Amino acid sequence: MADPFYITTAISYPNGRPHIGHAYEAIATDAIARFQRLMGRDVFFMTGTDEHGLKMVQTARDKGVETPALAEEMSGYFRDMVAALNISCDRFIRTSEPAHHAASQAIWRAMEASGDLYLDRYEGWYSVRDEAYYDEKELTDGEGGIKLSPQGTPVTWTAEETWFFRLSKYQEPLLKLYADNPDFIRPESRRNEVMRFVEGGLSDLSISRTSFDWGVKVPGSDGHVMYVWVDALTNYLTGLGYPDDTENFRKFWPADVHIIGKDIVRFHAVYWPAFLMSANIPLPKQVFGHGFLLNRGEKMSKSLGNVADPIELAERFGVDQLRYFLLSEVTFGNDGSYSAEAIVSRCNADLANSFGNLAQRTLSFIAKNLGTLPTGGRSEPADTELRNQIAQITRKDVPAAFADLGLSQGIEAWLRGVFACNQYIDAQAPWALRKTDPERMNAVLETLVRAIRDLAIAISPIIPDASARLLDQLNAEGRDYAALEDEQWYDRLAASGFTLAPPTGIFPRLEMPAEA
Ligand code: ME8
Repeated sequence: MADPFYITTAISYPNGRPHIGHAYEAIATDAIARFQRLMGRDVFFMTGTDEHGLKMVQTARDKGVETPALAEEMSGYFRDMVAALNISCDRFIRTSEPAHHAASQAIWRAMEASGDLYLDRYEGWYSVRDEAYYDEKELTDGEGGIKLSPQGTPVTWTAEETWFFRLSKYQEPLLKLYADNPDFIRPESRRNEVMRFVEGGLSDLSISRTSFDWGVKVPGSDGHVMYVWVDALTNYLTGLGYPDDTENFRKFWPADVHIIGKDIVRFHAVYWPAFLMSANIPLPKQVFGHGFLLNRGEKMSKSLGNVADPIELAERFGVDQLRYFLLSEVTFGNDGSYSAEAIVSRCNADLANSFGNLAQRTLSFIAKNLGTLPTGGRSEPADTELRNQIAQITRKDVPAAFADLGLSQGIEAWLRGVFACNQYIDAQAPWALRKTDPERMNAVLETLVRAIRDLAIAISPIIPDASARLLDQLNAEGRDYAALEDEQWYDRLAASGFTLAPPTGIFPRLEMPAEA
């Protein structure tokens, strides 16, 4: 039985259309999910929309529509984005689903049964934009006497009767969790932030609201709906069938990794494990807080008018091009910047001019001059050297980096392999050998075709469609990482009499945008 691997993105607020930050998270998570599948793991990958809470209610009110209608329409755009960006999720969850209400009520009852819930009056600061409660000591003064959260969003004074969760009881168990599992929160910088926050003391958390009714009803407590984060975090369980003892729940829980943005690490690394401990449910193995994507170095906001539509970017530059750009440009965990110019220049340099050109000139030369795959050429040490280098990169360096969520590091290793091939092709000049030394040319071309196939497999989690098209041209049989160990594929294919059709280019050169 393949080893199970459960990975999730955050679920997005459908109070607007998806932006490039949402696309980035979905793409990065998809690359990891695809990588694990190609490593032979039995993967369950979930994403979706987080539809409750005051932010949704207020946005709907401002737009003059009903909240469920807003959720329905906007959730559809997130689903469209998932399809448009080739995101291979196994489940798209919506928190408005009845099954999710049932799961949230079940975890609530489990926390109640542990004696961790009590009714009291909440008075304090709340940020609707973050859907978060903040302590007075965390706030700063903004313009016009407005108080701001650590995320820079306005907070308002809230006072109502609510249910509380005894978060304070979990301060020590949480600190022990972080100490015993240094990889529970990654990257390191976020782990330090969380530890400092928890060491500073935890107040009990208000977990229900009475001033609006758009949410999951608190069981046995009329007039209360759950604080949106209680139900939102529970989505990770709902998707596997909790509270029923389903096959998926037994197989995939606890999650291997929750991929989220840095602004919501506190919810995932403090509240979520505390809720789970209280409900006696095993904890996820890891929470990874990626960085933020900035438009030309500036924070994106609707008022600045610089919120890019990811579907438009993908249509303009190509889905794989957008994926490649985002995952190579930004070190996973750090913030990064994007612009049309940066997408064009990176994709042209790495994909069109380096990998695409390597494949195109090699395969079209063979198609034109030989038709079938060359065998029995006269090998020289340079061939073995390249083969060893490509084997090291595709079988060791790339998978080791991807397995550790080092997406850009894996891509860098891959690119070193592409450059090595281009150097080899220039040094060996097979075109010149055609007349002077065809036996030597055959060995060079064979070495190149093998390398191109290996590089196409290794990079396929990042650019799945382009890799598949290239592997189709080669009629490649095995396409997972185990296939990289199979060195006989070439001989079998050549012996089958396979003829290479004139290849079509996989990576068109992109035009530099005229406007800035
Ligand atoms: O936080 N760059 O939803 P959300 C990169 N519903 N990532 C970004 C980003 C940016 N500019 N802006 C947002 C929520 N994100 C909650 C999550 S999970 C149980 C509930 C990331 O729509 C953000 O960090 O505001 C989060 O991981 C995801 O996009 C959804 O953000």
